[in-house]
Order: sequence, then C-alpha cells, then structure tokens
Amino acid sequence: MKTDNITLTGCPFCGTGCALSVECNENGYKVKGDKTNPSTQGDLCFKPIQMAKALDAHRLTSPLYRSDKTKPFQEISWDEATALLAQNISDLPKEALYFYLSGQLLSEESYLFTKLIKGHLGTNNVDANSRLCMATAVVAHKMAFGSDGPIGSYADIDDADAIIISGSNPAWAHPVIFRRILSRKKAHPETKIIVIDPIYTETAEKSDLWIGLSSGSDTTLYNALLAELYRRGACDTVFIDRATEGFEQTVSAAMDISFADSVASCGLSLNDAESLVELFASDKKILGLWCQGLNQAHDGVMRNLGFINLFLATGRLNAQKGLPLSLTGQPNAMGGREVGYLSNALPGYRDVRNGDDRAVCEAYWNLPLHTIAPTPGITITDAIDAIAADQIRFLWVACTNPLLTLPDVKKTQSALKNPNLFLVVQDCVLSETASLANLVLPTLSWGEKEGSMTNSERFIKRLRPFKSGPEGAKSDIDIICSVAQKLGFEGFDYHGAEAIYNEYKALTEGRLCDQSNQAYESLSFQWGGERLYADEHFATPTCRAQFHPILSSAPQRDKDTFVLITGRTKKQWHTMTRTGQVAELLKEEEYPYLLMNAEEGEALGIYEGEPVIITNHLGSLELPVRFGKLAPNHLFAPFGYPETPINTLVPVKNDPFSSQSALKSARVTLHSSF
Ligand SMILES: Nc1nc2c(c(=O)[nH]1)N[C@H]1C(S)=C(S)[C@@H](COP(=O)(O)OP(=O)(O)OC[C@H]3O[C@@H](n4cnc5c(=O)[nH]c(N)nc54)[C@H](O)[C@@H]3O)O[C@H]1N2
Ligand SMILES: Nc1nc2c(c(=O)[nH]1)N[C@H]1C(S)=C(S)[C@@H](COP(=O)(O)OP(=O)(O)OC[C@H]3O[C@@H](n4cnc5c(=O)[nH]c(N)nc54)[C@H](O)[C@@H]3O)O[C@H]1N2
Ligand code: SF4
Ligand SMILES: [Mo]
Repeated sequence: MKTDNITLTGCPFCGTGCALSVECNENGYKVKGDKTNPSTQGDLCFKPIQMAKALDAHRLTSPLYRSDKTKPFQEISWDEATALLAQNISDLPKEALYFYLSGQLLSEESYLFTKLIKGHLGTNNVDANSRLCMATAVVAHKMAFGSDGPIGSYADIDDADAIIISGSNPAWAHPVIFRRILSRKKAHPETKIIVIDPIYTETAEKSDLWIGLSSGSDTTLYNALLAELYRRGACDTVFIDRATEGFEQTVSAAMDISFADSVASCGLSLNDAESLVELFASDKKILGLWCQGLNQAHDGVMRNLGFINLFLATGRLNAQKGLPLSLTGQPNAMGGREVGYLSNALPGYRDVRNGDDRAVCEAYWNLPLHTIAPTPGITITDAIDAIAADQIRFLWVACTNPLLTLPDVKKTQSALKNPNLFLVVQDCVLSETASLANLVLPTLSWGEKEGSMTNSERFIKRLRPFKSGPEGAKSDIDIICSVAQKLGFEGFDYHGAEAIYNEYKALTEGRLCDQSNQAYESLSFQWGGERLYADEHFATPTCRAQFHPILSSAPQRDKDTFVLITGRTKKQWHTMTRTGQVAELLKEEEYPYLLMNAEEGEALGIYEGEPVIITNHLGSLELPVRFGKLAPNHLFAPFGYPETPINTLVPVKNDPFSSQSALKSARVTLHSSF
C-alpha cells in the first residue's frame, strides 16, 4: 500500500515481525511503526529506523565470476551467470548438489527454492540457517503437539500474571516483545518477570527474579520442578487425563534425584527454585518464552520438551492459565518453515517422508509421481563434511553468511575453499562467504523487493518496496526463476510475488497453517487464530498432546575451563553486513568483546578493557574484556564480528533429534595476552 510517499511494509530483522510505515521524502526514508497492524500495533525499535540510512552502502551491482577461487573475480552478464549456474547443476548428479537458504528470505522466495530443488531437481539436499536457530523448537513442537507452530500470541503477554523467560534476552533480541512485557508490568506491577539464564542480561536486570543457572542444567531444573509439582499434588490431573499422553513415564523419569540435590547441581538456591514451584502450583496465568539458550544445545530438544512439560502438567495451554510460546529468531523463519525449506519438509507443514504429502506436491507442481525423494536430505553441518569429502560439488548459498555462522570456522572455510566445489553466493553485498565464491549473484534487498513474511505469533504481513535497488542487482525471485527457466523447467514464469503467494497458499488448505482463503492484496493474517489447539484437539495421531520423559544430565563441572556462551549484541544484526554500515548501530558495539565476572577476572589479574586470549583445541582468539555478572565460570562473546569469528572456537556438536548445533557451550581457557 502506497499513499503520498508512505509505504506499508515490515521489518527485515527479528522474528517479532514489526509492521512498518516508511515515508520517502527529500531527506531520505523515515521509518515508523504501522499503527494499523494488529500484531505489533505500531511499535518498532531503532534497528530499521537507523538501517534506512545505509541501504545503498557497499552494494553489489554485477554478477561476479571466477572458475578458479584463488583468482580475482570478473564481472559477467546476468545471462552468462544464470547459464553458468544451470550448466553446473546439469553437469552433476543430484546427490552432489546442495542448497543453503535463510529465514531472512521472503516466503515466496523460499517457496520457489523448495519447488525448484525438492520438486523439479528431485533432491532434498537443502537446508536453511534455521537449522542453527529454530530446528530444535520445530522438532519439540512436533513431538509435543504433532506439528510445528508456536502456540500463543503476543496478546498473551497483556494479561499474564507471570512471564518466565528462559534462554532468551528479548531486551536485546526481541525489543518490541520486551517492551510489551514491560508495559504489562507497568500497568500491573504485581506481574512477575522471571529470567532463567546463566547471564545477568539486560532482560534479567529488569526482571523480578534472575535464576542464574549453570549452562546446560535446564533439563535438570525442569525435571526437578515437574517432580516437585507432582509430589505436592499440584499437577492438573483432569487436563492430563483428558488431553495428554505419557505423563506417568515422564514424571517417574523426573523423580530420580531429590529436589534439593537437583537444584544444587544447577547452581541455584532452593528459595529461587521453590518460588518457581509455587508459581506453577498456583492458578496464575504464566507465559513461558524461550529462544536460543534452549534451542542451541546438544540436548536442545530435551530442554524445549522439559520446559513444555511444565505447562502441560499444570494445564497451561490456554488463554486463562497461560502457555509456552517459542520466540522465533529471524524475520521469516516461520514462513520458511511453512513453505517447507528444511531438509525434511514440504509446503504446508508437510514432510518428504510422507507419501501422501509428496503426492500432493507432485500433482500440484505437474511432476511425475515419485519425483520428490522420500528421505530427508543431509543437514548443513553434514553437508560441510560431504563437501570436504568431494561428495557435494555444488553449493548455492542464498541470504546467509555461513562462513561466520556455522560452528568451526576453519572447517567451514576449508570446505568452501575446496577447488572441487562450485560455490554460488546470492547476496546484496560481498559477504565473507561471497568472497570465497566462484559465482556471486547480486540481489535487491529490504525496501526494494516484494513478498510476505510470517512472524513469531503466526501473523503474516506484506513487505513492499519503497525504493529502487542498484542497477545490476536482481530480486531473489527473478534469480530463482531465470535459473529454473535456463534449466528448462516449466512453472517459473510469474508476474510478481502475488502470483507466487497465490500458488503457495493453495497448498496450505486444510493444514494447520491454512491461509488459503487469504487474499494477497490485503495480507494481514494470523493463521490458526489467537491460540493453536484451543479445542484441545492436537495434531498428533491420537489427537492428544504428548509428554516426553526428559533425559537429564547435570553438566560436568570442570574448574580449569570456562563455558563460552555466544550470542547477540543489542544493535547489530548477525554478521553485520548491513547494520555494520550504520554509525548509530555501531555505537558501543564497534568492537567484539569477552564478558566475564569481575571477581574471576580480578583473581586472574585481568582488568577491564585488557585483551585476553581464549583458547581451545580448535584455535585461539584475542578479545578485550568487559566485566559483567554471570554464573560462575561462564564467559560470553558475540558471534558476528568478522575479524574475530567466535565460531573458530565452537566445535560441531549437534542435538541428536534436530541436528541443531550447540553454539553456546564451547569450553575454553583464558590467558593474559602479555
Ligand atoms: N539485536 C539483535 N537482535 C536479534 C538478532 C541479532 O542478530 N541482533 N538475531 C535474531 C535471531 S536470528 C535470533 S535466533 C534471536 C536470538 O535471541 P536470543 O536467543 O534471545 O539471543 P542469544 O543472545 O542467542 O541467547 C539468549 C540467551 O540464552 C542464554 N543461554 C545460554 N546458555 C544457556 C543455557 O544453558 N540455559 C539457559 N536457560 N539460557 C542460556 C544466553 O546467556 C543468552 O542471554 O535474536 C534475534 N534478534
Ligand atoms: N556462535 C554462534 N553462532 C551462531 C548463533 C549464535 O548464537 N552463536 N546463532 C545462529 C543463528 S540463530 C542464526 S539465525 C544464524 C544467522 O547467520 P547468517 O544468516 O549466516 O547471518 P547474517 O549476517 O544474517 O547473514 C545474512 C546474509 O544475507 C544477506 N542479505 C541481506 N538481505 C538479503 C536479500 O534480500 N537477499 C539475499 N540473497 N541476501 C541478503 C546479508 O548481506 C548477509 O550476508 O547464525 C547462527 N550462528
Ligand atoms: S523488534 Fe525486531 S521486528 Fe520489531 S523493529 Fe525491532 S528488529 Fe524489527
Ligand atoms: Mo536465529
């Protein structure tokens, strides 16, 4: 919608998914919140406001190519670029192809990639950076409720009596959601905010209670709480009998250790744990929010399920008593999941392992039966190994910068540099990954392209262009369609994003994420309504929600090493390719740093601002120290700074159910750098 130079669009950053209104005038672009949007109601944070100042910085304007990755790039035409890409795809067996996508792509873009790769090319060797972000939450939702899809709404904040935030720092990472939490607290000061996090974050500072547990002890804590609730007769047995399965096995697995011993092994006080038990035993409305502190772990699915179990056991899956609401990281990780971009998925929350699901897509895409492969493709960390072993020889990366964001940078770098790999990177700037490529495809970016995104509460909105892109860049949609056409595939000649959305939405008919009656023109829609499963009819085969016993193991104590937590900064976005160009967003975040406890630093003779060397079996990095407050023997460093990529020190260690990497628990030692 565009009136008098005002365009209604959405934010390209976090999964809160704020709807924006952008005014174009002679001074540039003025970004405000879109007050007409029912989801985020006109609120926004500083990131998109500031970003609008630097949309043209360092943009790529021509496809770049080199057959030898050690030689300089040459500019080539788009026709040559798409022909080269199509040729490389055609020359290789499909097992040797791999595609790596992003939760920052629009739904229409991810849908087209899915149709091209899983449909026409017949390979499931495709994954997205959601593997590093939401894969665990996807698996946990499927195990507990039968389908992916966060249960509640932001509106559940507005009347919550207590908000438990575990493994998430929304004051930095989901600022508009956090502001809504603080507004609730301001209007009703009796509302309790409880933060479960090894770091005393800005979110924790503004909370009523900080539960500063040791990294990795979540499963022990949730099991202890469940067992104690059961011992006190505080579980909702009526709800459990009516709507769930698996409670007895789950609770008996949780009873192994005494409450006091479990709590002590998490590094917590009995008082703090007791207040959690009392809260869950009450009839107060509790909203449970979580993000990467639970997802990015070697036992991430267990952490998710352990947290969810507490809500199931106390009948908290409704508007009255509250519910668990998983926070989504990227702006369209939700849309990407819905259109099926993960290695096991198909559009409309379908699965490649399900014959009916495959047949529906094959028929819809006019493909012969059995074109879609029945087994999931390999996930991205396995693909890196397969590249190193020359099994994958073609990698097409779109809208993500894996060199810096996958675990074990040296391993990723050596795979991407493999001379036998043809590396294609589709990006709006020359990212660190693009600088290793054979072929770079310059794209339009936020503000220049059109399509839709789904936010963390399942709310879909349109993103509209408000400026033109650099001459020579193409939209992601155009690129995918021209390559598909070069490959000789039919069904890739759309007139705009609306036609693509209309094709995709029909595949959601009758599915949990049904949006098939929604007109693109007026797209502003929360699929599933305010809360999923309001009728207690779950998407599992028995229609009951499932408890899962939690395998809990308290983390090994090791006094000689520190646990290195990694995560975000407040103003920058991931690898800083865009936000790093904005002076206001770099303020106080120009340089990477290592956060540590002041007493621990002082005991080692380390002063604030001093550089220290952190080391483990993968390498060493030098970072200046900042003092803060963390659980004992924990450190924190942000992961996005290209000059000191923290993933150099993060080994590949994946959750067995979701293949999501444990990115928050590397072990390191510290040395003064002089
Ligand atoms: N400013 C900004 N905002 C962003 C982004 C950005 O790059 N910059 N990125 C977006 C994306 S993609 C994502 S995924 C989200 C991520 O949002 P968050 O998950 O909120 O952010 P993180 O910093 O990754 O980690 C959250 C917290 O998990 C805690 N944690 C670590 N280990 C444990 C543990 O063992 N148990 C518990 N309970 N907690 C633990 C950390 O101490 C940290 O405070 O942010 C989104 N928003
Ligand atoms: N150690 C550690 N590692 C982590 C994490 C952590 O907490 N700790 N978090 C993980 C998580 S949750 C995530 S989501 C990932 C994020 O990791 P990435 O997705 O790899 O990081 P970004 O910097 O967001 O990369 C996005 C790329 O897309 C480009 N881009 C922007 N707009 C467009 C566009 O319209 N089209 C195209 N084609 N390209 C565009 C940008 O220039 C940039 O190069 O990192 C993961 N890695
Ligand atoms: S809270 Fe997230 S979606 Fe909203 S304006 Fe800020 S970065 Fe964008
Ligand atoms: Mo993420």
